[in-house]
Amino acid sequence: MSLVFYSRTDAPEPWRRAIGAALPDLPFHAWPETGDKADVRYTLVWKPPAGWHGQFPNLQAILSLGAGVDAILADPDLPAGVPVVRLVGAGLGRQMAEYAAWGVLHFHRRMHEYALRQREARWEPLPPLPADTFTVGVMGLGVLGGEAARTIAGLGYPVLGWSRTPKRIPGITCYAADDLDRFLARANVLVNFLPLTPATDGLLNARMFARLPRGACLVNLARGGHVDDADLIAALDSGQLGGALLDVFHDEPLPAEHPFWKHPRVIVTPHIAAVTLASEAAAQVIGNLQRLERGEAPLGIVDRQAGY
Ligand code: NDP
Ligand code: OXD
Repeated sequence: MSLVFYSRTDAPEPWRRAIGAALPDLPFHAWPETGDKADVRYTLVWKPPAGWHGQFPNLQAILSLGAGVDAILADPDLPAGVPVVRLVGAGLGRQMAEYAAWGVLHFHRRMHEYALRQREARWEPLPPLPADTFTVGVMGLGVLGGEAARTIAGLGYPVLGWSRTPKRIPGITCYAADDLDRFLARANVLVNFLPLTPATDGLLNARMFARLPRGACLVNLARGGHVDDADLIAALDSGQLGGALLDVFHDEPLPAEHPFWKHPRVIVTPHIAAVTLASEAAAQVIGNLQRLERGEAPLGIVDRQAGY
């Protein structure tokens, strides 16, 4: 039995070392090396090509190198009945909370407005906004959104949260799925932590933006597929939205000709809100491989029907 690692952005060596030390009897192959394909029981992957898993006839589990599994589930030929296992936190929570908190501070302290003034060499202090009047709306209150919501609330901002099922989190005003409009009406900055599923695809569109207070800002660190890019640009150009901090895009790398790159109200980062580090995440992957070897359920099995 063996494991095949596939990623175009993560180096295999730290994973080979960590997994090899804990599971010396599990051969580790870094794609394109696979050994005997019939021996492959596990894959550890980030964005494998469509159809890729079909070459391993005896697969027992697909382990994701990320928290989001939309790219894996998008494969129409994904083997049925093989569990897909995602990362649950595993070091990503703190990084995501840091990025989200930075975005909130940036927009609350009006840095997007000062950036425009700097382009014109305009020295113009703006009235400060007290933190307790600047409401943050967190979409998705799971492992990562929940940690970020608590971190942001700790900075003194009123925090609203929105999730599919109702939640109770101390210090966060929680709204369930059917209460979206009430949630949006109060959010001065919207921070997106949703998984990309058929239910959330394209959710951040003109209808949503129109329901936010005028001048609200967007931090999207979940998936590019949540955003209707043309609607976002129109909302920024009309002033309905004040600014956007975007880490994720429909096409990654973001094409050089995409208008987001040069838009004066957009900040682009290259999908780095949280980066999976073997030093932080290998322990969870190893624990899951050990559970699977014992015939137990791993942590983080994805509901393939729900898409997350
Ligand atoms: P979780 O599965 O733990 O949480 C997902 C949350 O979204 C849950 O609260 C869930 O609701 C809610 N949700 C799902 N569908 C809907 C819906 N239709 N309507 C309303 N709420 C919904 O995921 P994580 O927190 O671990 O990860 C979130 C996402 O972050 C990942 O899927 C990935 O896309 C992104 N990500 C981005 C990274 C980056 O570097 N930019 C790095 C890591 C992750 P409920 O609680 O009711 O189930
Ligand atoms: C993830 C990501 O899902 O990096 O972990 O986007």
